[in-house]
Amino acid sequence: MRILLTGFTPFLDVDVNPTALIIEHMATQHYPGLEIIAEVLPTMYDTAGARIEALITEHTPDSVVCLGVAQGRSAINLECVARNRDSTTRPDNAGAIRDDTPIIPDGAETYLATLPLARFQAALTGQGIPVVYSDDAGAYVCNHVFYRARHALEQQGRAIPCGFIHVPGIGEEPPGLPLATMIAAVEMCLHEIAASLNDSQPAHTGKLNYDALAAQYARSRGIHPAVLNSLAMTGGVTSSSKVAEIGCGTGNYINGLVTHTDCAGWGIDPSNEMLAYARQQPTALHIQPGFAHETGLPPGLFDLVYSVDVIHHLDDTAAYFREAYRLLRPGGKICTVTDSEAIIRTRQPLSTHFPETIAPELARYPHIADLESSMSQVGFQGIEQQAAEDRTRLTDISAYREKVFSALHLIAEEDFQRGLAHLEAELQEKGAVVRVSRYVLLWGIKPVDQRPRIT
Ligand code: PCA
Repeated sequence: MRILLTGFTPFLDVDVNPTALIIEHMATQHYPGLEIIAEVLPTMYDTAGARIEALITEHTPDSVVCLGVAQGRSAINLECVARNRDSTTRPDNAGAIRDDTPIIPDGAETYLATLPLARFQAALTGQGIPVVYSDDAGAYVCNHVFYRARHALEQQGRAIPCGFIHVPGIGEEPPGLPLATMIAAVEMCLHEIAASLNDSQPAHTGKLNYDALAAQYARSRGIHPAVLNSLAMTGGVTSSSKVAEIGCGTGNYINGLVTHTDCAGWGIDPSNEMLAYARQQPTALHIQPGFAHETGLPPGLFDLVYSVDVIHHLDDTAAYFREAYRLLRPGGKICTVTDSEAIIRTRQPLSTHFPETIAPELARYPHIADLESSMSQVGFQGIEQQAAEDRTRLTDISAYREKVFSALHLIAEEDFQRGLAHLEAELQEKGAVVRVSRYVLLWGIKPVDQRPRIT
């Protein structure tokens, strides 16, 4: 697999461009199975733009990753959008200043990155490396090269993963990052590209590899291998299944199901921002905007309709069940993955360390018994609950420090601080904090028509 990897020279007041150092380092390394074409581009609009096009044409890479520095940003920035615009008051290294100038006259206004950004995000977060999505790559030379790379590939009809990553300046303290951390981050991204390209090769044996699935997903926060396994197995998902996820968000679960079962996958979500990320998942998904009560999908098509962590966001849960019933073929299954009262009360470490979260969370989540009666009113049969549980040892609790879990925003600051101190002490003492993620999967079946068949 061949990956084109570029960085930039120093420019303006940036005397040391970390991306040039990353490129120099990686050009000397050997990565099994990866051929890296590494080059430092001059920080000049026209020369760099022409060069990236020439490199793409000459080397026909399987993926293109361009790097640049954005001083002052404090995390690895996964750029989502390239814009057809050069516009800055600062000159490039050739002295060119551009004011609101299109890069390609009559070219597309924007191109989205086609790299597996959600995988990058999960992998870096898993290693405690600060990472954010960005929808502004600037209007200077970096955006220019990003746009021209995407444009060239579009022109050549080559749908390969291509995008841009901005790194912070070098430094031991924020907003800087140590060079070694940046190198590790870029290596992980290349590894994720290789893994995603391998995943999407149609080399399926027909047998599901749940162990590989678990290993792959255990790393990423928000994906629970036990949930994914249960969806696939109890849902009876095979390569001929049609599966729809309601409220798919960035598409991690539906991508996981498609990756490991080869089923056909649909993802519906009301958030266009989320859908933009879902569309960058490495598998071929049918991603479209829609609501739980009005998905816009055709009736009677699906073997499995499911949602994960969505039901407590809905105003009208009965309307979600009615819509799912409409989408399913007779004999098709619905699965709603949520938290029961018992689970909310015993979440570890959330409820054990921040017990004040329990009451507001109980108020937010619908009761399982109410969901069950709503399902049977809609006509579902075979309603049953299934438990799924994952245990992990957390050595990094920054997600709690940063209140990544919305429940932590529902409690008083002093209660939050007390819980955090307790958590920090436990981490200090034991070297890790046990997290237990438990879910209940609420299943139902759309009955098969019982009328006698006319033969
Ligand atoms: N950063 C600049 C250009 C070169 C670089 O490394 C940018 O963000 O446009």
